[in-house]
Amino acid sequence: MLNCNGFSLDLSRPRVMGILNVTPDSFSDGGRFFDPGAAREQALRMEEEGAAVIDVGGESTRPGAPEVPLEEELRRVVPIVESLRSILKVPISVDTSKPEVMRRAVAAGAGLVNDVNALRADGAVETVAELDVPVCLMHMQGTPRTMQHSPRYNDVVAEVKAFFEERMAACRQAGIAEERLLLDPGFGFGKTLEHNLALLRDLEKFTDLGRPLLVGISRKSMIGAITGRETGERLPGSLAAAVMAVERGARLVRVHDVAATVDALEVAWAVMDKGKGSSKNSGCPSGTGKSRHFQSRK
Ligand code: 9MG
Repeated sequence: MLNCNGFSLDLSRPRVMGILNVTPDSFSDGGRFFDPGAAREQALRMEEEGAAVIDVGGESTRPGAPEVPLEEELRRVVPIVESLRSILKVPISVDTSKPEVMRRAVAAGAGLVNDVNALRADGAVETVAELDVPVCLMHMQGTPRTMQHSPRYNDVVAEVKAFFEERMAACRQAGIAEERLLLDPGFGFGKTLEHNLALLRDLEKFTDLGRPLLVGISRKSMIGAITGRETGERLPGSLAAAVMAVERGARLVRVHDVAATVDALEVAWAVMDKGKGSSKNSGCPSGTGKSRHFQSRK
């Protein structure tokens, strides 16, 4: 069980992270939730559909996206985190690489840091060490501006694994307990289709690092490259990838289409025979949401 700033997140079985982009330019839903009212409605809808975490991001990480200045990212993210904190029963994650945004979002109620840059920005690792919330370390080759120019690896799986080991060591040295870490191979972040497929095929190799795996494949270009579909038509392909990731050990799946993914993972988990007594309809508590134990620690 992860303690997410007063909310608990149980990753003893696969869960869904709902994407809430408060940006004008994200690749699939850019601009739709830029308005605070629309963002709140979408967050509540995703929670109702079964999301265990809502991931709020104020800077697009699509290939070639421009950088967002600190003040603008704070203006987009902090008020929405503040307003969601009192209406959601599930934790909020903040998708950022900027230490000041991490600090201010957690002060506003965010319970998890999702960093596509794996705390490599100046001051990020020290900031998270002080914050006492879990953090997702994602692998990326290059930056969102440059990452798809010509990604190269000798052995993508081995190199991503070595990256995780290096970042886990950096966190340990900074005083971040290993129990607070999640790992994500970063599908589409400085990877060709072949690299993405190799990572998904061999995802299980990362499980021996002992930390929960997060994956984000929803509607991404790898699904488009395989199926020939536009972003709005990639749900079936995204579900197939989510199920295969869970079968290989993923415990958190970052998606746009929460209801459909929750159902797909429910079926996958039942088939995997690890869900005895823990499926949605088996009478077991969902395992997510506000926890008195964690709230009393605050
Ligand atoms: C913010 N963001 C976009 N894609 C992502 C992915 O694949 N993983 C994580 N952790 N964050 C992502």
